[in-house]
Amino acid sequence: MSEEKKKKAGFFSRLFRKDRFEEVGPEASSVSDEVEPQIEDVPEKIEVPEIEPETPVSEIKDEDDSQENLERLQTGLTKTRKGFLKSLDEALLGKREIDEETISRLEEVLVRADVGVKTTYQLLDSVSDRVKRKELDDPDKILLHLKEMVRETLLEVESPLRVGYGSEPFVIMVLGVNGSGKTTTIAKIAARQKLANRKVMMVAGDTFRAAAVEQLTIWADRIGCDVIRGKEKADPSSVVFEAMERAIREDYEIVLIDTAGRLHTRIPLMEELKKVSRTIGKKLPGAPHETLLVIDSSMGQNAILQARTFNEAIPVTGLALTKLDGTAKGGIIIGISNELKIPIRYIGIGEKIDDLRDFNARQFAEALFSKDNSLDNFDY
Ligand SMILES: Nc1nc2c(ncn2[C@@H]2O[C@H](COP(=O)(O)OP(=O)(O)O)[C@@H](O)[C@H]2O)c(=O)[nH]1
Ligand SMILES: [Mg+2]
Repeated sequence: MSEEKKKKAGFFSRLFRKDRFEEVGPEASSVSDEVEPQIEDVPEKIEVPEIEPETPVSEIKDEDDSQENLERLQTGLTKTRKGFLKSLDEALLGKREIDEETISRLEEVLVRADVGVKTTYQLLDSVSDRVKRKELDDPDKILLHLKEMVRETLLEVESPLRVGYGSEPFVIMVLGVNGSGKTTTIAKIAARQKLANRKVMMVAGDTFRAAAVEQLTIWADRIGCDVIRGKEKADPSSVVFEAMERAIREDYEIVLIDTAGRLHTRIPLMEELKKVSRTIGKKLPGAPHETLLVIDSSMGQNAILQARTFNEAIPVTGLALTKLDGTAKGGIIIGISNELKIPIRYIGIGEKIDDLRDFNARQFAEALFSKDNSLDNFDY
């Protein structure tokens, strides 16, 4: 490999955060020349993760605005919060006057937290304007103003998924690159629906990886819902077709369809996904009722790229942002909200079955800007 190529490879591996994934041997290299580079280049992770749910399904609590929920969210966001708020504090520390230098330090902090360049400029333009108008003259006011703006930005995309329970099944098709958390998110949603006594079906549409089908089946057994799976390497659309037929015939209320995040064939992923979506619609006009894109928030700016690519191919109706607990890049949620304006339905703040939250803008902004686990410092 030439030096130039090595350099490029280094750049892309950082961009796609290969270090976060385990290499999977020959399979990984055999698909390296596939199309759709932005998405396909994420190496896959095929092992079934440890899915010992510490919380029995019967104890999963429904969403609420309680202090307990907020504290869970704050704990989940610890890494992002620490980096973000600490650096903001440092940038503003001891400042009597808000000058150009302060603004450029804030810029650095926001960009580093993966808020994104465009969104950072928008936020700081608003700060600068108010500083000029002498409306913001001390660090605390700036923090409060930033928090308010973040909250406003997030409120625009706060739109929890309202599952309709009618005479027909409510169908959720779940998309995302491998490793983003599709299967886990499906399990978490299924568990919540099951708790509400709904008749839930999971469909193993990621037929290319035996481990993926297995993983979904284990979850289904744990949760106590049904899973439809085809033969290994079966055409995903045919599995989905049969599943839809059965869902309608047997009065299922919720159908959660897992899909592949990468294909081991020459067919472009997006074409395959479109076909699956069409198949669902043919069996049940108007379905899928939700096309949920799962995004790993620790991917940083690449998350926005992924969301755009998927959304251009298949209109995404909602987002689930996972792994907010494991990353310092939680600021990405602000950038994604501002740039894409796609409703954020859920956030994932851990691997356990009850670690999925309806996205709540106010709580999120609150948690992001809270200095410790108490809310005493902020009076909202
Ligand atoms: N920490 C954390 N891990 C998660 C979250 N969601 C998923 N994961 C983990 O991410 C890995 C990949 O998830 P999986 O559902 O298999 O992804 P898929 O390939 O898109 O189906 C697994 O180890 C999950 O336990 C989350 O919100 N937080
Ligand atoms: Mg999966």
